[in-house]
Amino acid sequence: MKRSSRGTLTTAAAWAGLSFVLGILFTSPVHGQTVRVTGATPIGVETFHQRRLALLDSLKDGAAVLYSSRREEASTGYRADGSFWYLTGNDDPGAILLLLPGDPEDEILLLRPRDIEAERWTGDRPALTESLQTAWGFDRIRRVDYLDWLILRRMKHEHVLHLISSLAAPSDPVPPDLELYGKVSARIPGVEIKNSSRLLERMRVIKSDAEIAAIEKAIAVTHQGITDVLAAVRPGVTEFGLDGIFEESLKRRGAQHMAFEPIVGAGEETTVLHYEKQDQTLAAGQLLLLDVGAEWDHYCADISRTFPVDSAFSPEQAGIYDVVVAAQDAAIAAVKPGATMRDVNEAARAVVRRAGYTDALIHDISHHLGLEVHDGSGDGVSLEPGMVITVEPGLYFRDKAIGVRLEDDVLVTATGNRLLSAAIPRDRAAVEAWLAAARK
Ligand SMILES: [Mn+2]
Repeated sequence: MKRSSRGTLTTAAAWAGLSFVLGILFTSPVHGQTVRVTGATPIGVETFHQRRLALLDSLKDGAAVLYSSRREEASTGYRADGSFWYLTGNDDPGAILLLLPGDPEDEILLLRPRDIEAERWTGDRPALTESLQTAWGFDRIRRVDYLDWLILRRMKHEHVLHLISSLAAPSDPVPPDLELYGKVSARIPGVEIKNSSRLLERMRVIKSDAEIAAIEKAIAVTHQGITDVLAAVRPGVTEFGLDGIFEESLKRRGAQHMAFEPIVGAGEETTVLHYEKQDQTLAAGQLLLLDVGAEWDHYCADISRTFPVDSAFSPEQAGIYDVVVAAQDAAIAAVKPGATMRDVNEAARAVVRRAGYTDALIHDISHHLGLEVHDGSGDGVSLEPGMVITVEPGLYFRDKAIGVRLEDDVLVTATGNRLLSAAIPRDRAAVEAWLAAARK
C-alpha cells in the first residue's frame, strides 16, 4: 500500500550528528572554499561507475540524458530520484547525467550553477574541481549550461536519443528528458527518440548484496521504530502521536529519511488503505494498523503490522488476523524463481477465498522494493534471484471497524526465497508478546 512519495523527515539536523553520513571534506584551491559532499555510501563511487559503464554498453549509440528530478520537499530536502541515484550516488539538486556511448567523454555529470547569495541561505555548493570529480567518480563534471552545446555536438554525428528514465503515465506531466528530446528533434532533422527505459529498470530490479544489506538495515531500523511505537500504544494516545514516535525513533537510530509517509490508523481507519489524516485517538478494543518504513542509504523498507490497542486480539479480530497470516504464509511460499507476481497474489487469494472473505481483500499484494518503495518490475514477467518484493495481504471490514494488513519484504533466492523481515514478529501470539514486551 501507499503512494511512493518520500517521507518528511527534516534534513536540517542531518549532517554533523549522524555518523553514518560520511561527509567528505575538501578544499577548492580556486575559491579557498571548503565543501561538504554528500553521497558517500557503502556502495561506493566505483560501483556507481560500473553501473554507468554497463548501461553505456547496452545503449551502444546516440545519447541519453537523465535528470535528477525528484521534487524537493520543504521538510525533507532534496533526494535524487531512484534511477539518477542508482547511476551516480549523487543528491546534488538539479543535477543532470549525460551518457554518450562510444565517445571519449562518455559520461558527464552536469551541475546547476553556483549562486553565492543563495548559498548564504541554503549552504555551500561545490565548485568544479578535480577533487570533486575524484570524490564523485566522474572524469568530467560541468555546469548544466553546457547541455545544449554537448547535445548539439553529439547530434551532428548521431541521431538516437535514448529515454532511460521510468515511463510516465499519459496523465503525468511530460518528464524533463522527453521535453528536452522533443525540442532537440524539433530542431535537428532525423533525430529519433528511442525507449530504452527497460535497460535501467532491468538493472535496478536485481539487487546486489550491498543493496540487499541496505534494505535489511532499513528493515531492522523499521523494526525498532515499531517497537518504540508499541511502547506508547494504549487508549487515549493519538495516531499522529504514534507517527511522531516512529519518525523520532528512526532519526535517533541514524535513518534520516522515512521511505514514505507512515500509515497509522486505528479502529475504522484500519480499513482505509492510504489513511493519512492520523487525527483519531486510540480506544480500547480497537485494532491499530501501522504501514511504515525507514530508508537506509536510499534503500527502502516497507512493513505493515496490525496490533490490538489492548493487550490481546478479540476473538473476532483474532479469526480475521489468522486468515491474513495464513494468506501471507501461502503467498511467501509461492515466491521463487520462475513464479509470477500473479502466482504470489493468487496463493494469498486462494486462502482468503476458502475462508469466505473474497471481497475483503481489495488490493494486489506485491510490488518490487528498492530505491523506491514501489520499484519498477523490470520486464514484469517472472521472479528471478536477487529481486526483492513485498507480500502484503490485507482484509478490510468497514462495518466491523476491522482492517488487518501484514506486509513483509522478501528476497527471491536461487532456491526459493528469504524473508528479509523474518525477525519482526508476525504470528498472533508473537505479536501479542512483542506488544507486552515493548510496554515493559
Ligand atoms: Mn507496500
